[in-house]
Amino acid sequence: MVRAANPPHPLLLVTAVATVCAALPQAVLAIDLAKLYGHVGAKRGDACHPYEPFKCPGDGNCISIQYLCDGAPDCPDGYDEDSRLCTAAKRPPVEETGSFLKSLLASHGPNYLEKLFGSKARDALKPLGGVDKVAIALSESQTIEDFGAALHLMRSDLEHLRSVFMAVENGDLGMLKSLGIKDSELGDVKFFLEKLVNTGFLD
Ligand SMILES: [Ca+2]
Repeated sequence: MVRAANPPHPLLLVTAVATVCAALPQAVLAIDLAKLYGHVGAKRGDACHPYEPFKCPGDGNCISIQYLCDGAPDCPDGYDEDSRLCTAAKRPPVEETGSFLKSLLASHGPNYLEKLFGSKARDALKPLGGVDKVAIALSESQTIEDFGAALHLMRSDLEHLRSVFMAVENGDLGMLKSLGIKDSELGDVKFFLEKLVNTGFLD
């Protein structure tokens, strides 16, 4: 899930940790978090205790996961309440979003996501910085406006994307069908877009 070769984006790590925390018993958690936090810590060997696995990036203080996004700053610089971090915590994991986008590209070709994100989304999203960058932007952008700003989308492309989201919000799947989304994929695409809408993407 998180590769050791390149240090992952901090957000990948946080969502990975949150997923691990939700899914695994405490004993397994201890091992995995120690491994994960080896990449974030300034030095090897100063990983946080498994019961306080989140390391504040500023000063290396360790806090418990339950203090993430609880409305009160616990890291000295307030990073545990960072709006991008806390938005991402409500969204599907970045890896899951990335895999979903890649599966659409694999079955429809490298220019398919132009239908959603507009003309800069050709060539497997390379002009936007690649699939992972788009997946991270979808996770940490509080609203569609933030998403457009993060990826420097043109206004017309952003308004098209908004119209797709609004159609889904209104239960209108005809718009997705008209974009060439197959019946077999409609459920997954709808679920994906609804997750974003339900966590404030259109607010
Ligand atoms: Ca907090």
